[in-house]
Amino acid sequence: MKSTHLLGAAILGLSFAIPAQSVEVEPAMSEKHANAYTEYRQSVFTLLKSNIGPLGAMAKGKMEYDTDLMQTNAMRMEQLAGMLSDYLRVDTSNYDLDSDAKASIWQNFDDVQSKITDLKQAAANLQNVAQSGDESKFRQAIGNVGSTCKSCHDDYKKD
Ligand code: ASC
Repeated sequence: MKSTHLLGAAILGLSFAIPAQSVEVEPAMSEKHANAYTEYRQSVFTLLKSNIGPLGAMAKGKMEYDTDLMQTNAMRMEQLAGMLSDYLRVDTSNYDLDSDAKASIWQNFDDVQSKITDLKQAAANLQNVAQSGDESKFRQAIGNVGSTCKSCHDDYKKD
């Protein structure tokens, strides 16, 4: 192996070994700040929902499998998941807002971030599975993305 390849392999190895940078919780500074962040947070979840909707319909057989759409939506979900920490880190629990977020999000933020990482990985995996074209794996890969949504909702979303 050429030394440049070895260096590349070493960098790649490192990037997998180092966990995602931990993001600190910050209390909202005012009601205006809390309102703004609640809106941003909900916007990201709305977009996640709009992207998983068709994927769920495919997994349930209500829509034909479309691997291009699977790749596109899974890529979007991976990117949206990458924004979640930044929009979730502002603790709005001291304000009486129209929100389904449980205050425990901000008391367990390391766990929340680990669930976000699970979503990112499941969305990345779905892109690979869609690209492979192996239809026998589509349903499971979509289901795995949905499970990461559910896992966080079970703990941190009000009923
Ligand atoms: C969806 C959706 C979720 C997840 C979850 C999976 O389609 O909107 O939140 O899947 O229900 O169990």
